Amino acid sequence: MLLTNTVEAIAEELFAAEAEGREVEMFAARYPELDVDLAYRIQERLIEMKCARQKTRVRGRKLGLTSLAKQKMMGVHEPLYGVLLGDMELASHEPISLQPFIHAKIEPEIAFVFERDIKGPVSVSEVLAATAYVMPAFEIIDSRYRDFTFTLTDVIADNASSSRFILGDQMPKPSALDLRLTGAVYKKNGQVIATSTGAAVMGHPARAVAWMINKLTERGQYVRAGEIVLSGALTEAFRIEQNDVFSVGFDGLGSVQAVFTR
Ligand code: OOG
Ligand code: MG
Repeated sequence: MLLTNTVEAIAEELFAAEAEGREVEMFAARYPELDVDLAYRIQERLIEMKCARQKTRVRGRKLGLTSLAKQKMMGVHEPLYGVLLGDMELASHEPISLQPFIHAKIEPEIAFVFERDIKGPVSVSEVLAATAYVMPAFEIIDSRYRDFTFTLTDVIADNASSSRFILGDQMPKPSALDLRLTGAVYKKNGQVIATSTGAAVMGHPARAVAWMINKLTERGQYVRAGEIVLSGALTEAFRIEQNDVFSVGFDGLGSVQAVFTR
């Protein structure tokens, strides 16, 4: 009963923070019972609330903190996962208003789309065999916590800082590429701000996806045919200011652009 109250209270506070565009204080210090398992239960409850109240549905999954660049930046040294909902997807050709965000950042990622349901235990090659295609993507993350600072359990509860995602329009089969060697050039307003390769994500982006699917199995969950999975940022994330234009070009995987307004 007590834990159920904690799940409900934290999920409601995170839902309200996002809806009202305001920061909240981290929960880890306020709720000593908050461990990784409870944090994922809170995330699940938050997703139920969003599906019901925002009339949206699950579109896929995302991984976070799968590269050293991101782990160092955030001071959290373990990967995590969250849920992508239909209302988080933005079209790549439409300017994006900064109005709904608290303190958004943007990061380049490789997206996987699955051809069939995939359940754990899985290996990297099984993930690749079940992948219909891969796509270039941007993720806009927007932590609900003050100053974008959190512990592992806080960020899990906050659906891994998920906010929006944008997919590019190329969709090669993963067998056409060696994703470990896929280079990425990340630009802001025409200037290169970071470069990376697929191997930055746990040695191979599909290894991150396999890790998540195996974790999902422990919670009786899996990835469904047609779902999108973001494998985690290949570089650090950058704060978005008014009128910024970000682009990322991937070797053999195409590019994606995000244009912001005010
Ligand atoms: C947590 C989410 C991280 C990624 O791709 O590394 C993430 C955060 O940094 O706020 O989405
Ligand atoms: Mg991300």
